[in-house]
Amino acid sequence: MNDPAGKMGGMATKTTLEAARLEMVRSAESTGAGDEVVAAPGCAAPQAVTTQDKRGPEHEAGRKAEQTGLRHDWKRAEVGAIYGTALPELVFRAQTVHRAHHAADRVQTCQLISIKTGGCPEDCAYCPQSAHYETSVERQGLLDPQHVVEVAREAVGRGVTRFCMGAAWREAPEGREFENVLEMVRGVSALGVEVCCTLGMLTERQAARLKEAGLTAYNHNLDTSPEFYGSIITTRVYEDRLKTLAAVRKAGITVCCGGILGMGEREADRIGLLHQLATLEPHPESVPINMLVRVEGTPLASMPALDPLEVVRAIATARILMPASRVRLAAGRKQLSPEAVTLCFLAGANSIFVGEKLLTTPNPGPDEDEQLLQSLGMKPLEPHVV
Ligand code: SAM
Ligand code: DTB
Ligand code: SF4
Repeated sequence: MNDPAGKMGGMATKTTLEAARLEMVRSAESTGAGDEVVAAPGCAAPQAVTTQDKRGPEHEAGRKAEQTGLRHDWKRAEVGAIYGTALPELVFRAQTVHRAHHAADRVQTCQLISIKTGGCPEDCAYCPQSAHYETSVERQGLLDPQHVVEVAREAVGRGVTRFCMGAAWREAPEGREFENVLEMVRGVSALGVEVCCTLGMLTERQAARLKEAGLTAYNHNLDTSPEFYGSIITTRVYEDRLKTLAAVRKAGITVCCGGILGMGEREADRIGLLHQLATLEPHPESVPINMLVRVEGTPLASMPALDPLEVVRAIATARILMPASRVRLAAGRKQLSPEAVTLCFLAGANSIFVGEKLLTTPNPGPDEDEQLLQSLGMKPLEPHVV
């Protein structure tokens, strides 16, 4: 197997993975989170309804699909067949699904901030913030909550409708630092936008406290297929990620979960990741598709550049598999031409990160993004009830 990071230690077993997935489904059922279908303003997404059906439990998947228009029983071969469809047909299908669920001329603009930077004990081979690698990222302790809320206020003034706070932690800490994160969440929530955090692993109690503070979404990526995961990260396993996702669901927070393309994975791994995401029940409300940002000093720094059409394929496949989710064209836009980004929108991407910086790496500037959206006749998603 391809093992660019030279790490094969973290391979998850099938049984433990299945157990973690089951736990996630159970916690979604216990909170009723599966009944929630998020619609973009101004478009008719299918509504979840709860009706009695006399057919037996074996029809459960079919029944849910009829009620919500969403399927969670995708087979890996089906995902592969969609991914491998001729590109014009794939984009046409994705755009058709997109229009049935979302306003085709709207893109949500989101802003990121790194609230705690560098020195992370995890060894994610792509990440410039891992303490295992020597990169130019300067370590920075947790930022002051007031400063973070001010940055969010400015971003909201520029039209962003989602603000995401990221921390280079293996797991969210307890004590004063966590209290400060809660204060940030309360402050950003008061601005009336979607509030997202990505802090590493969470306990159920931490998730419940974040929800109480006003957190609307939690980002926790599966990154790649279960088979390739151990080649990229050895300090945690796939089911650790699924466990945190279950805690997030249980707390009633929406899930933001996606992955990274271009890490030396095979096409089968991209398909495997999409299959994992599309069989989560409910689907993640938000699916970030990142292109690897190759950072000097990380083990993946000299990966060959990814063909942008692979990103288009992945986005189109995600759109078809998870029609109601917001698909985010996340890291790596600096490496994409305006035409490639346009194809990503045609394939069903309906969100981008804006601002000069992602967490630690560069992103296209506001003028460039404004010009692109304007030239395409696309508009940022308007403020909406959160
Ligand atoms: N430490 C937390 C965690 O890993 O969940 C939160 C922060 S981490 C930087 C958030 C996500 O950024 C990762 O899950 C990964 O998908 C993405 N990411 C990190 N470095 C990247 C890179 N060089 N290129 C693309 N995406 C990257
Ligand atoms: C996600 O999937 N991508 C964003 C957000 N979620 C947190 C982060 C991208 C980080 C890219 C590398 C960096 O800037 O450090
Ligand atoms: Fe740490 Fe997150 Fe970077 Fe992994 S991706 S090294 S967990 S900050």
